[in-house]
Amino acid sequence: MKLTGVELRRISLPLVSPFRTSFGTETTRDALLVRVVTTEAEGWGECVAMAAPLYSSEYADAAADVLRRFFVPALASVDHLTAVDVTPTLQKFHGHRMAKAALETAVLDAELRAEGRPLARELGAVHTQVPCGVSVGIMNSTEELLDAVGNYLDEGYLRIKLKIQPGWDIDPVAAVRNRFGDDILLQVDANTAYTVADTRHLARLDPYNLLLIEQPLPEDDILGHAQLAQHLKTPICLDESITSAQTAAAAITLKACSIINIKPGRVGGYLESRRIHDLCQSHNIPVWCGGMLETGLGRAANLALAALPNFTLPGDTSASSRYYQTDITPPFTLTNGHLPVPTTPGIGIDPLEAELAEVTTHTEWLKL
Ligand code: OSB
Ligand code: MG
Repeated sequence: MKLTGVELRRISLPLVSPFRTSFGTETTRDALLVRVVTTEAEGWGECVAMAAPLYSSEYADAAADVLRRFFVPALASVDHLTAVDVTPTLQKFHGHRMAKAALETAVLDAELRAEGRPLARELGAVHTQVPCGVSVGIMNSTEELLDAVGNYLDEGYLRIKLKIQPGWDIDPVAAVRNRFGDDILLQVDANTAYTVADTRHLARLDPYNLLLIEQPLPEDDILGHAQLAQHLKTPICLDESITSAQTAAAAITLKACSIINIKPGRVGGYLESRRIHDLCQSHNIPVWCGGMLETGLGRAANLALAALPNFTLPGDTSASSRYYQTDITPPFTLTNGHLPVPTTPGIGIDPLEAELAEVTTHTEWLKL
């Protein structure tokens, strides 16, 4: 395969309701899509960087810039391009994993389409559908939260994740347990909002039998998580801190976490995600598939990954309707709390032309 052109497309999709976390409130998803054109086939990759660098240092405009300036020109000079060449070719460029992931995914999609192989089979999937959880944002009141959780449970979601921050943590968890009982699978995500000084406060979550607490401390504070883990009964899961198989290995060895959230964008792509999956499996560390408010394009690929054997906890792979009134692909809909793993070649889904055009704010063709 040889790259012949790349399209960078910016879209702006309104969310069905504002999504509030400890780092900010999202009302629209401004995303970057990468379409590669090769001598064999075309492929799509969704870049999960958000509009502002609030979740990680990456943001959509920077991803577009580094792709245009450095990554695409570097790949354009590779003669027999396959997806496994992308990471080594871009190795000399530090960071920008979300941008790298989008480009690698687009190349992988093109390669698999050309060969007629579905991504799920390529990665080693063992399931045809995956159990789904839902991430519930910080609300203005407990009543509003209980309504939202009740609606998601009615829709069939198999696990509830509550976003927490100082001032919105113990009470909302207690209220949800009170209303919906001890049997629902419940976990929390702090998005780095605490410090080790909050250890005794976070231990107050212990009686609520949570599946896990996700990323309580800052991204770089692996040691802090290891210390915190010694004082909590609630298992610690890392999200932001896990940027590669290497950082995952360090976190596991240092006992900073006992569960890992794998987000392909954060770790540089689906191939690195599989390495982390395999590493965790060999250390008996369960994993689950995180989300970044993806459109159907990113969701399709995440579902393929989530079908691997060590994804033993429901992920943030929710139905399209949890995010968008109108998605840019045919929507993914929940059946008994599960979403189907795509079975057609590549990522297994195509954008709907009219729907995509409707939300496109900018298109740039990088001629090689
Ligand atoms: O921390 O998991 C997170 C969304 C955007 C950025 C970070 C996170 C999230 C979510 C929602 O929790 C995941 C999803 O439903 O896509
Ligand atoms: Mg998280």
